[in-house]
Amino acid sequence: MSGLERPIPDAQATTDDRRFMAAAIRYAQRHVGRTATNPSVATLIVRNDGAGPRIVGRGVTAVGGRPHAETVALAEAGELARGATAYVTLEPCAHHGRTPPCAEALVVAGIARVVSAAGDPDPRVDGRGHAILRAGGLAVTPRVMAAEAAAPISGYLTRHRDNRPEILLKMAVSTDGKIGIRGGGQVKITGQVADAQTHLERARHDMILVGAGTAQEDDPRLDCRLPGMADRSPNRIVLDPRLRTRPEQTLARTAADTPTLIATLSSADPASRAELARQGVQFIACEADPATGRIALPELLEDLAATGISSVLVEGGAETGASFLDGDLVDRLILVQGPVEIGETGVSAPIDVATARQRFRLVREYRFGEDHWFEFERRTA
Ligand code: AOF
Ligand code: ZN
Repeated sequence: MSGLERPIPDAQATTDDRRFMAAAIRYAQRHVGRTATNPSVATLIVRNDGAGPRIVGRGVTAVGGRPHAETVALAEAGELARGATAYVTLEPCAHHGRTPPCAEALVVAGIARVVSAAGDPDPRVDGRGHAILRAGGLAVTPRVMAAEAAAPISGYLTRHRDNRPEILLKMAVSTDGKIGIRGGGQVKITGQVADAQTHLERARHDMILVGAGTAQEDDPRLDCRLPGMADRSPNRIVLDPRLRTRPEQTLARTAADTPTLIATLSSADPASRAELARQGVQFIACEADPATGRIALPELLEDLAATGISSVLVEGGAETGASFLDGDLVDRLILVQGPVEIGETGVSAPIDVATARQRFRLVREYRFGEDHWFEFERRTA
């Protein structure tokens, strides 16, 4: 936090403050995964003319990242913003970007008080948003439900803090801890409801990642197939150091419709590369990890973060999952255990539920039909 931020909250949050902030945080969920490179945040403008508080303006960061939430909410409130309270899930911006600073817009609109949740780590903001509000004579109550507000923007916060996207590793495992059969194509482990949940996670991420082996053996589409949500498919990336991906694979054939990136070494065959590029595949030049010959993940993730990618869903296979786990790069882990037994010929998952319980913190556990859904998060020090 910058020196501009006051250490002591300006005023205590009331029950109503927490109620409206909780509503704003729920509203911010609406555009998660659709606002890159911006976080999805929300603003509620609330006024009380004596008959109790009522919402007169609502805004969530628009798809594509602009306009910002405050702009949308202030436009809806119009003159009713004068004297009202604004609930913002992220500190309002202080910089002249493609839009004028939201903090200034709140001052100009005559907002009397701002209740804000998460601080904005963007170096152009980082306390300056609140400072503009205070200089404009507004009362500011910062850090109300800050932890809850951080959840929908966790990728954005990770990108600023660690210079890499947030990583969710998701794997379906059989009762005997296998994820598939080598050379056996896709093996169905989980049922419909768990699959729909997976597609929801796809929609919430900026990018979905698989290894070249999985891309070849499973020939996946890696899109969001929930009804009405086809346009929420994330961009795709394949870790393919030796460029094994073939033009007839689904990912290559659909690259013109869904942005598809191949992470490969500079030694990759130029002819294969040119052929895939003609199909619309894009490339990101990578370095090799000297010990394994695999793609060096920290450097790749840093490059992705530099392009504004805040969240990556890693979906397979075992080797790829293992390299993220080995590099301590997994922030969230979802293991879905289906009722299937695969047996000796199966490929073992790089982590099982028992080990995950020790290494990570179990945050949610669901039963979807016959499937067990376990959701873990990194243990914080
Ligand atoms: C807000 N309200 O709804 C969002 C904010 O490139 P720009 O000009 O759109 O600015 C991007 C930055 O704006 C981003 O890094 C973050 O600091 C902030 N996001 N701020 O006041 C919003 N999405
Ligand atoms: Zn803004």
